[in-house]
Amino acid sequence: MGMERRTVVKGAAWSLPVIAAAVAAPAAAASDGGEAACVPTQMHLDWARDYRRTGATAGSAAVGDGGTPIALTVTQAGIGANTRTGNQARTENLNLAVSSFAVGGTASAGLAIHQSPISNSRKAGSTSSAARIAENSQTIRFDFSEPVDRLSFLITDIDAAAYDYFDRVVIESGAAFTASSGGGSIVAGSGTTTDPLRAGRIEPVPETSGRANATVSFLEPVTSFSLTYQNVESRSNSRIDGDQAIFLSALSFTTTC
Ligand SMILES: [Ca+2]
Ligand SMILES: [Ca+2]
Repeated sequence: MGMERRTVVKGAAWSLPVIAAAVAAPAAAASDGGEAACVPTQMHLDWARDYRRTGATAGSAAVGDGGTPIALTVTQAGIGANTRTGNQARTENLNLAVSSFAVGGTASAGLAIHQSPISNSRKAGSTSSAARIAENSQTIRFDFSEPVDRLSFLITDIDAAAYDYFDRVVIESGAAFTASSGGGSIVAGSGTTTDPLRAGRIEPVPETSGRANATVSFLEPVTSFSLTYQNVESRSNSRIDGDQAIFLSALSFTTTC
């Protein structure tokens, strides 16, 4: 309950400055001789509406009104030696595809990161060496065409299933951010290299559920960030396809001046 209350307060703190800026800007424009003032515009990147996948390792999006849309490129920046995109049976590959369902208890589709081990004998556990864990991971890079402010989104479906997968996510960026779970979420961690976002217990959570969500909020303008998606379930079972997935919710941000 404590976490839930804190999340609600944090959400309010985020929304208030946007309103304040929008109200203050016209007054500033009027007082400085009528020069056009830049008012940050609230943007909403909806994956189903704004994004096109070009393949299992890349896609791009554009959002904004005619004049100066903000572009986002999504690229696989690296993949471990024991990891492939899609599932182990090679019958489905949703990597960097838009989900066909609303993710994480939200009303919108998400961007899927979908991968699996090449060899079950080379899977990594949570206490494996960093090198072995890197073999069982994929890094996705997100690059905006210009800095955006107040970037916030959810990473959903950070869960774990025995003998199958154990999701962990590391966020890296030159810009400061916070990442934390909300009330009722099984997710632990803060998204850093030493404290990745991860399933707080072994429990497969439905992809449409909000119970395996983390909220990522950038604290300053950001041009690029990356997500490294790891599997730290070392066990396997020949009857189980050891694939794993997480999803990014719609992105919320403002333009910068
Ligand atoms: Ca998952
Ligand atoms: Ca699986």
